[in-house]
Amino acid sequence: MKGTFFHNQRFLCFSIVFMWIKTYAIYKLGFDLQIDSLLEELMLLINPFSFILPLFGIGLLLKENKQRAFLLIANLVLTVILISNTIFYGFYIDFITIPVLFQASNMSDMGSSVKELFNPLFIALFADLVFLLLLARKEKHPQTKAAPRTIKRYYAASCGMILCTLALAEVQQPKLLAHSFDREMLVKSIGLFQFHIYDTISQTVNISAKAFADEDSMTAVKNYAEADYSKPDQSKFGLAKGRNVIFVTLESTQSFVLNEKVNGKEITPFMNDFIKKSYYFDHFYQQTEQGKTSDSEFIVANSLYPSLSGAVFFTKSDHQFHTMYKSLKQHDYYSAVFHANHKTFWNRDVMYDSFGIDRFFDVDDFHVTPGTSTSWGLKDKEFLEQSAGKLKSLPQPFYSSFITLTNHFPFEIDEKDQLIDEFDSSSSLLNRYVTTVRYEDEALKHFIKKLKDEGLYENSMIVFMGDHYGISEAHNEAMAEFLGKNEITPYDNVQLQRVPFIIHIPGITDQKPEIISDAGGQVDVKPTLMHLLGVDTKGDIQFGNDLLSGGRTPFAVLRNGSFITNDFVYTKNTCYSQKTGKVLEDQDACLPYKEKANEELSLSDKVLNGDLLRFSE
Ligand code: GP9
Ligand code: MN
Repeated sequence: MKGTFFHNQRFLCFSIVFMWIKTYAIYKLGFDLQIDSLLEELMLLINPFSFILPLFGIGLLLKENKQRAFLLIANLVLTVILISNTIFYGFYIDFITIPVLFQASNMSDMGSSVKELFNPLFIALFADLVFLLLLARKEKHPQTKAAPRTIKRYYAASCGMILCTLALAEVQQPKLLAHSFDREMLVKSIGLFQFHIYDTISQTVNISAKAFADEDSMTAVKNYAEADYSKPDQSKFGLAKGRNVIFVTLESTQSFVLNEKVNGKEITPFMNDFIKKSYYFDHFYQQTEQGKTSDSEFIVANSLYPSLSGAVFFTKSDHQFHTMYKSLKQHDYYSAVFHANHKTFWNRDVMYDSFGIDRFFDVDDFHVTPGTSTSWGLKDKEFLEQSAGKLKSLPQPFYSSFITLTNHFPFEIDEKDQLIDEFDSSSSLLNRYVTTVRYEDEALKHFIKKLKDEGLYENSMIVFMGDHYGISEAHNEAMAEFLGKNEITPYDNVQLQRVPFIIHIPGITDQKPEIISDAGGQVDVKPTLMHLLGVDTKGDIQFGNDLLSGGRTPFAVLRNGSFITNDFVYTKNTCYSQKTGKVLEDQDACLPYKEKANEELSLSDKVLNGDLLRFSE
């Protein structure tokens, strides 16, 4: 009977086999999926069938002459999806989601490296289409239409494959589909095409969540936030009361550059020194996702997690938020953001309005000349210098944010601004990165001097924070060279998500600096700063805690569900020791925190997708 099916449906059978081979080839050669067991390898091998079989099976229902056209077009579309994901992955080490397709205008980073991301494998992916076209031409008689019984059997087999894939995924990671924060895990388990279907369904569910939400949806969130609240330490509460806030977002700056040298020269001499006069958090993790800088702004302003897919700044710009800016306004704070890019980038103009930010100084407010700009616009030194001048005119006290740009991909800098040698490794990107970070550090030094000159230093609280990673996992080999390691493990990848977080209060932290090594993240910034300003956040809907509070449980969750405590690092389904980076024998040790991580992310998503803050005062 099998032989008959192949004989009658040769074109279909070839199409299925070719598509399966191509999908598996991309899994292995286009992505860098971490495979830890034979079961995972098996899942990867068979999961393409649970999508290809039912889809291509539609051909059986079509008239003979249409069947081939359908199979060829389906093959072409799936091939384009494979290639697009490979290119996107090459750059972002991530898979395409529906919202990022609508963020195309912000994908300019990728444009400059598409050539680099081109893979000769892409040409090979079209070879089967040529073969199939020739086969279609050669076969004089169109194949016989499938009998209803054959179709039934075919779809029974397809359903079997779907169930088998789902069952294996459940065995591999229970509740995967319910708590699917890790896209790589999903692609590994259910398959790439199936992930796209899953993503489409999730987006629809997220959109409808708003329509079905009501005041009661808030109860669980309120209870969680209340139980999780940590009281500020009396010795720190209000230390910066009434002061201006000067918050600088350090573009793409990761902590691994701090206190490191290239050819004997420090990469961040100014920050290394500044840390010694500040509160410095050396286990502070970035929690952004596809919205990059805008996600970091969102997290800081709201103490909520960003969206798993797309940028909140685009997808939730019509929602209501109770930001730190709004709370501080009740304490007479004026708020302003300075950023030398167009105001519409990341939809900032719209989002800043709904955040309650009083003034946005965008590129049009700055004097930009070819000599003072790089590919991303005004250089940091000029940007911060011009900003400091404008700062003086703001009503006080103010909360001001400055978003730097020079240390942005592709990390290029004019020769005269290059203050240290490039690093020497297999990644030209990492090699250049140290020079742009060095430049940024110099710009910060000048900024602080300028603030002193303008008389704005003494009465301020100055905060530096890295927004997200600059060097992705695609450069792990070079990163291992930089760190003097044999390889970068998943544990190391989590540790590389540490970004600088430095709070400097003149007259206070320079007298009594502290290094805080408890795990924390961007979500904790809002309560930490508010408490320093003497505003208690008790009762706020927030998922962060005051990092200076002794009552806090050290904990940071990354948006993909990985988490960090003072004892453990959990990532890619594995529990590591935080201290040694070794895989723990007792894998259950991470379980209680895993539940907390899932709960926190799910509740935060509930607030965000349901637009729940519209129900609270
Ligand atoms: C753009 C700047 C960089 O205005 O904030 O954004 P990013 O690409 O890092 O998200
Ligand atoms: Mn950024």
